[in-house]
Amino acid sequence: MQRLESNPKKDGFRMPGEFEEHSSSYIIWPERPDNWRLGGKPAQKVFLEVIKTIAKYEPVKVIVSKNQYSHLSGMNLKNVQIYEMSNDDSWVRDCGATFVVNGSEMRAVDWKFNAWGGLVDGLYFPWDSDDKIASKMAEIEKVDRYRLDDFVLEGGSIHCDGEGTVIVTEECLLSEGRNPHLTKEEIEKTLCDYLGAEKVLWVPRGIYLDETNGHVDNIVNFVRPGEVVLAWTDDTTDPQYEISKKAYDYLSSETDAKGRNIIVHKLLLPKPILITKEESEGVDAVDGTLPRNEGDRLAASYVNYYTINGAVLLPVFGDENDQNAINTLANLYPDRKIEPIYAREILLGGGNIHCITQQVPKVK
Ligand code: KQY
Repeated sequence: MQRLESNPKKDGFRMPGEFEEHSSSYIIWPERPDNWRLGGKPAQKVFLEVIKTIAKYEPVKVIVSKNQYSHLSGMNLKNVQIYEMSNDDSWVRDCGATFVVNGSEMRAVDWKFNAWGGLVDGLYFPWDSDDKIASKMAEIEKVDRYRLDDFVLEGGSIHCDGEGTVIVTEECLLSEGRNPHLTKEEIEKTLCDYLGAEKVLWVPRGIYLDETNGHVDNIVNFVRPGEVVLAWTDDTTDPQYEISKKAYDYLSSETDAKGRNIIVHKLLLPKPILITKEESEGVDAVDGTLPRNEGDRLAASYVNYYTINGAVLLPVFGDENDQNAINTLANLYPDRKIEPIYAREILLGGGNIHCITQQVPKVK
């Protein structure tokens, strides 16, 4: 397929909202022992549950290394296609393609990926296999691709409403390890050009101690255009309180690209979740990979849910606020089934269900 030199906006393409119809979803199978404990075995069980749950609603495409290919293909999963592909880890939201559409055609945006901050504060080294995933996804989908060699971005650092509005965090998009050569205005323009958008909303920070430099997908998500959920705590002594309060004040005072006031729904966070000794000891300590220390607080949030055709996959943690998250989302998504998945093992790897999935929009 072709590499395009123009940009999606010029060509009349836009990134749809995740809540718009999908043709399929991608996932990368986890195995790296310096990120996933016990060689990824506990995480694989949860990834499998995510795969099987999505596959009830839409086709799933699973990317897997040659080491794990036979293990996964031997499972003979229904509505699942398997693709052997080199990879560095399993965060397809971040290293995978962002798909854009016009009325009748789809294309891929292939951002430069540097493992969340490259040599400044990246989470592992090297990341060259991950940086090639988006172009391989474009080949699988048989679509042309816009490649940005000079602009670092992960899919988890943007949320689009499909109607001209993008939400990001300043903490992430202005971080030293991404695009320090660009001004905020230049970053905005690149986002609008490559997502087919008109307006960028800049929430100050993401979830407390989020190792991605505060990806937006852990703190805010679009339910539909003009309406978002925001991760929230009422505990004023928690450092998260000030972060969520600033985001709330900012979003409630802003309008989107269509001039609508934004409705902000608060979604209570689980109580702080810490890494146990056993969990820490299960991860191989490797120079160049972020360590997992006993007692470290994880960036747990229900907002890291994934919206698919007919359902919402919601990470839950065995916390007293799980049921509140289920009820809140059931009210906000009356036409979708809420599918709670106990996702502590994904959280231990540094993200959650949204971070390990990537939608392919349906082209009408
Ligand atoms: O999008 C994410 N939350 C990915 C985090 C990467 C973690 C690598 N250890």
